[in-house]
Amino acid sequence: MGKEICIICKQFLLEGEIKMGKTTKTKFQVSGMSCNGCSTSIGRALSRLDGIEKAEADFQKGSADVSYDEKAITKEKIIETIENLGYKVEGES
Ligand SMILES: [Cu+2]
Repeated sequence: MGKEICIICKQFLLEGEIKMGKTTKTKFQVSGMSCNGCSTSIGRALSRLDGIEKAEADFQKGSADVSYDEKAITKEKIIETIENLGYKVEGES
């Protein structure tokens, strides 16, 4: 009796937690994009990284919407990747 779960279930739950993580959504303000090619390259570069679920940049809005797993990738890594392409991350919301 009680809330105790068996060792097998426990392992299963833990594994699921680790693998699925939690999705974080951040909108980055990106300056320097001047055409659709710019937003496409940001989206592609980010999508290639581990831990990124979805990445879409919009040059007209000057933003990049990124869904990622905080356990697999840091926000710093995302910013670094965008800036390595030659754009500047001005902030986030
Ligand atoms: Cu461009």
